[in-house]
Order: sequence, then C-alpha cells, then structure tokens
Amino acid sequence: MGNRLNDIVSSLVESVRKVLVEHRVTPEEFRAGIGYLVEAAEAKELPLLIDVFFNITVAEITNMDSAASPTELQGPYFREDAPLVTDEIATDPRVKGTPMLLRGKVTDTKGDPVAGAEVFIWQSTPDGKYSGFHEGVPAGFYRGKVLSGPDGKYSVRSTLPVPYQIKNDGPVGALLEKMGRHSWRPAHVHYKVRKLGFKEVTTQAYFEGGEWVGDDCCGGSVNPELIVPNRMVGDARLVEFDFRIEKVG
Ligand code: MBD
Ligand code: FE
Repeated sequence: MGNRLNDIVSSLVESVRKVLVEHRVTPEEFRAGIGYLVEAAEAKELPLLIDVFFNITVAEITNMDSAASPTELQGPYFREDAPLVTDEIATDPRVKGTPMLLRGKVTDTKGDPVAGAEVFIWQSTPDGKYSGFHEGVPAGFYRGKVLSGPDGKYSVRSTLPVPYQIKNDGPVGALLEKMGRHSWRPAHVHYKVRKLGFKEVTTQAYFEGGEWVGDDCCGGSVNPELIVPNRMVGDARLVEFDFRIEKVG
C-alpha cells in the first residue's frame, strides 16, 4: 500500500524548500510569511487564498482523460443548502439587474438525457457579492438547486452577474496588490451537477466578449469551451449551458 498523503506532503515540502533556497529567503521573511498565513486564517481567507492560486490546476487535472464536460473553478462560495428552485432564482428586488435565462440539458457521455440531476447554480449579485458569505445579501439569494426534467433539460431565470473583484479588503487583496496583480474575475455563473452514479461536474459559464475573460485573476485566460455566445431571449441574456456527466467506475 502506498502512502498518498505522505507522497503529496513530502513533495510539497520539497518544492517549498527549493523556493526558499532559490530566493535566499531570510529568517525575517520566513517569519513574515508565517504571520501572513495566520492573518489570512484569522480573516477566514485561507479558502480564497488557496482557490486563487490553485483551484484552476485541480480543475485541469480533473479534465485530463475525462469524457465529461469540462470542470472549472468551484471557488469559495458554494453552499450545499441552496434552496430548491423551479423557474426562478431569488434576486434582490432592491438591486437592479439585467434579466438572465439559464437553460440547458444534462446528458450522459453517450448523449442520452439524465433526468433528476441536481444542478446547483450560484452567482454574484449585480454588485459582486455572494449570499451566505457577504453582508447585505439575503440568505439563499442568487443561488439555487434545479432538477433536470425527463428530457434532461433545466431552465431558470435570474439576473446577470458582473465582472467583479474578489474580496480585496483583506490579506488576499493586500497580497495581490503588493505583487502588482489585479483581483478581477470575469462575470461568471457557477454550476455543480450531481446525480447518483455519476461523477460530479463543477464548472462555470463565462460571457463572450466579457471584460477579464482573457485575464482572470484566478487562472489567466478562461477555457474557451466555457464561454457562451452573446444571445438574447426577449429581454433576457441567454446562457445556454449543457452538461455531459460520466458514470462512476
Ligand atoms: C469567486 O467568486 C470565485 O468564483 C473564485 C473562483 C474565487 C474567488 C471568488
Ligand atoms: Fe464566483
């Protein structure tokens, strides 16, 4: 039996040691680094810090040799307790937003419809906040869980998210700023598709021509397969997004 935990942690330690040597890191810098991590933890920003730098890589690993549709960042704002929704995701009537229609189909890797799949959808408010994490957004707003129908299809209304700056008033924002990096993400909608007997697919949709699509602070240029064309249905921006999920085993 191998020891995967030991394999990974030992490699991680080895990699960090190389960086310390390469940059001749001083004891003061080393202590400052530890202090920074404590600060990030105290500000509850460790998930954000780790997601910003590494989540994209884990998504890319998942996509290697996968017949399912591409996975992408989960980010720090998923919640299991998303309300079950049928045709509308709750949005704050006090905040003006552009209508958005999210629809698509869940199939297996042969293209047959998968009924009764849970499609979790979560997104920012029109001013870049997530319910359950940021103040001022009622719980359960801008997120929901919709079930695919007998034909595998789902359809819900919401409002358009905007490009937004990841939380930048804490340790993560301070780090990016000192590094000379920006903290913007292109506008996006998050999805997680779950069905017993299938591998879960976590992904995001981006908007054609959207600002920062070529320069996401969490991973550079976004996967072109995840960019939806600019289409309207009535007064609503259409986000047509299909999912191919793969059987376990
Ligand atoms: C987000 O909204 C997000 O989606 C990611 C990946 C990181 C930070 C904030
Ligand atoms: Fe997000």
